[in-house]
Amino acid sequence: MKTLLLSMPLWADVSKIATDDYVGFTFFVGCMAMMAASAFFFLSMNDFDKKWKTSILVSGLITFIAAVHYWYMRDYWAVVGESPTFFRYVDWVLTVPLMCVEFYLILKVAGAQKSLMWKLILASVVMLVTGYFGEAVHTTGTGPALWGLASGLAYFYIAYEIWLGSARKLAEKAGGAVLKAHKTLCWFVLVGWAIYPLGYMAGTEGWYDAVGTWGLNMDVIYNIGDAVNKIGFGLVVYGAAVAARNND
Ligand SMILES: *C/C=C(C)/C=C/C=C(C)/C=C/C1=C(C)CCCC1(C)C
Repeated sequence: MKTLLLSMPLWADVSKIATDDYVGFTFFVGCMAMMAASAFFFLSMNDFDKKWKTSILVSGLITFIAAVHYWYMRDYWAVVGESPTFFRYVDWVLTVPLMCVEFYLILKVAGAQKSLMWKLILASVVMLVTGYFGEAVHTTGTGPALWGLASGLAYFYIAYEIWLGSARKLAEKAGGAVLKAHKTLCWFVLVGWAIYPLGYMAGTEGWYDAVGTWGLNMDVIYNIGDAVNKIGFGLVVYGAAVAARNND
């Protein structure tokens, strides 16, 4: 299967997306949306001074990395017809730490230390590696529930740190556009990121099997989550940069 993917033509059978193939459809639209968002962030970053330019560059990198992975996931789904778990988690393990970097970058004006960034990055990697174990390695019995729980704890740690921990104090110190953006990004993590455990529960076996009977599909949920979180997150940063520029 791996060799098949590496030698796969770029024009794999996307024309075969059926009208009721919501997974294929959301991979396709998601890919397009990530590409468009990347173009937007890359082309507008030079309108801002150095500090905000880096933040918007990172927003663009997040959506660009996702666009490339969506390109592959769209093909994988079209050709193999299975959930592209591997590409999904490679995408996340690159983009979610970059979202942690984003928190650090906007709080730097208030004196954020690199240690805050590394704490968040480490917690995000733990959250994703444990999630991968539950989804791809220990997929039966209590495996997914236990690994999902471990992942959830790392997720709560991130939410705690940005909502109530040192990151919050820094945001308050910075005030203005930074505080406003930080608060909105916190809501993204609390509500937007909570979409993912729902997808996990729909797609893995466990005490929560009822979720799988609600007609929800794991990949559709993940695809919606990614569009909301990656593009939305980037737009919040962009909005903060515009607000900061207009106040100067
Ligand atoms: C751009 C991609 C993003 C923002 C991905 C975020 C992913 C999560 C917040 C995943 C969290 C999970 C849990 C909290 C428990 C179950 C396993 C995961 C990995 C789906």
